[in-house]
Amino acid sequence: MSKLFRAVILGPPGSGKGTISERVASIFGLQHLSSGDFLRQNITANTEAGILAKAYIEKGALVPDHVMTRLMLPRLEEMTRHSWLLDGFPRTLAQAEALNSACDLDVVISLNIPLETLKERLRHRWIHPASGRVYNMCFNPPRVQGVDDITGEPLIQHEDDKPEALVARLRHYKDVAKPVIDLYRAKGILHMFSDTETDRIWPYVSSLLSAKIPTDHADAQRAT
Ligand code: G5P
Repeated sequence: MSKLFRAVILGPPGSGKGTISERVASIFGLQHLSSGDFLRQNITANTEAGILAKAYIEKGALVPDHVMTRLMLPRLEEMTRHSWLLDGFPRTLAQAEALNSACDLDVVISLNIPLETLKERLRHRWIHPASGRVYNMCFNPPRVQGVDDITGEPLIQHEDDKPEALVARLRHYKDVAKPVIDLYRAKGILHMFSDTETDRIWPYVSSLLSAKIPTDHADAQRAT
């Protein structure tokens, strides 16, 4: 079997991490583990971590580091036979250091999207508070306006996704992410991509990964 491949994708809320991760997973056969999706599954399943995380997610705040590492590291241990792409974790230096002590990364993809673009994407974001399900009124609207597809309950907009709070939140992201980005740059594994459109970033991500992942890897991974 070819060497396992470990990658992380970093980027602010709305930067396209999820969109790019899905393409990577389907083309290169990496398992996609999204911390946001995993938290939402835990909220739905009413686990201890889910109960702890819910209040933070509702406020649009970061879930504390100890909750995140206790949730994510055991999940990664279950994936030791797979190549993976982590989306949304680590978000802080403490999380990056915890990940560092658990495994070596091959590549870190960092999305650098202009503030105006993020503001435009996020101001259309609505959330189902009980489950954490996220909708975007332009790109993935609910079937019926204003209500959750699964439960029919009303959707809300994060106080933090409202225009007045957005800029402060995105600046806060930048402050928290900077030491994480610096750490990976110092390790020589950081690859930064800047543009306003995911479709224009994608060819560069794709060619980076094509150069790093052996051609037989995706098939071998899908077979495991
Ligand atoms: P999540 O789930 O990690 P966010 O807020 O970081 O949530 P989000 O919104 O899921 O990130 P994304 O994955 O970066 O954004 O981007 P995406 O979903 O692909 O794209 C965003 C929208 O823009 C989509 O509707 C997409 O269709 C559209 N889009 C993409 N590309 C383009 C484009 O080129 N053009 C246009 N026009 N549109 C485009 O985390 C949720 C919460 O969980 C907690 C936090 O509370 C967080 O707020 N959390 C953590 N807390 C602490 N530590 C961690 N590690 C945590 N991880 C999660």
